[in-house]
Amino acid sequence: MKKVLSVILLLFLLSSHAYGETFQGGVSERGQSNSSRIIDKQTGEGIGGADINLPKQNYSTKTDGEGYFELDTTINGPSIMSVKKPNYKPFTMTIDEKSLNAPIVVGIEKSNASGMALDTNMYHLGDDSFSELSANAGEFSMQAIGPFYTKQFTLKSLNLAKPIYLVIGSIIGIDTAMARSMGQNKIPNAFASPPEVYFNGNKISELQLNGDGQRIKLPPSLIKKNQVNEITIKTGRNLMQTAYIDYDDIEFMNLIIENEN
Ligand SMILES: [Ca+2]
Repeated sequence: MKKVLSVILLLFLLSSHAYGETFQGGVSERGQSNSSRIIDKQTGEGIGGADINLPKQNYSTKTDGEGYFELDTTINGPSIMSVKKPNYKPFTMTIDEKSLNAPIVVGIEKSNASGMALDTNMYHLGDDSFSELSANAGEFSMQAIGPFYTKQFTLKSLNLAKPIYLVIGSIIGIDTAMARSMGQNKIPNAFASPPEVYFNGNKISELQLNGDGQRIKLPPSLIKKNQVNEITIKTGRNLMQTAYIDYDDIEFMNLIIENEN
């Protein structure tokens, strides 16, 4: 299971850095356009008035009537960009300074009954102490809420006969040995344990890599049908620091519960 997940993550990472790509929930295509644009994934038409937000830079803009936009800000290191438009699924992707050299074309999808946005805010976990070489070396605009995040929810209107997934829109800052071996950070002598995801008190996943659209299946045996369910994300700790606890500083945005059709 872990191996399969890792391969999926690798595919995501490998597919996310070509020029002028269209990003659509993990499936990417080359775009034709020379300007950054938000389009409807089904129709290919530009979406006007979509909100583009870079929380770390405290920067936001809107698309014009044709869906075009410009990012008039400085980006230093991996940053999460979110796209919001009423009646569409909230979308995030990770960009960096290189992303500004080429147009970004994003296809977003109409929201439907087969999923729900759990939380579209951005969160910073950790202790606000991190290396300049970490995977999240850009300046943080927000303070850590501590080493873990937790959220309660019910699963009304979902088809429990089909698999249900937690999708993490974007996550940055993970400094595991695997993230280091993939070139996601440059810290030579330190690495952290992976962030852990818990569902109703049981660990269901470890997040070894940074990336967009990481999908974690909620084990059916743990799902509470007509009661409150709980997701917890716990950040890792620096395994080379034994004198005190140094939590890995990470940021994530956009938690979605998805139901397979
Ligand atoms: Ca830290």
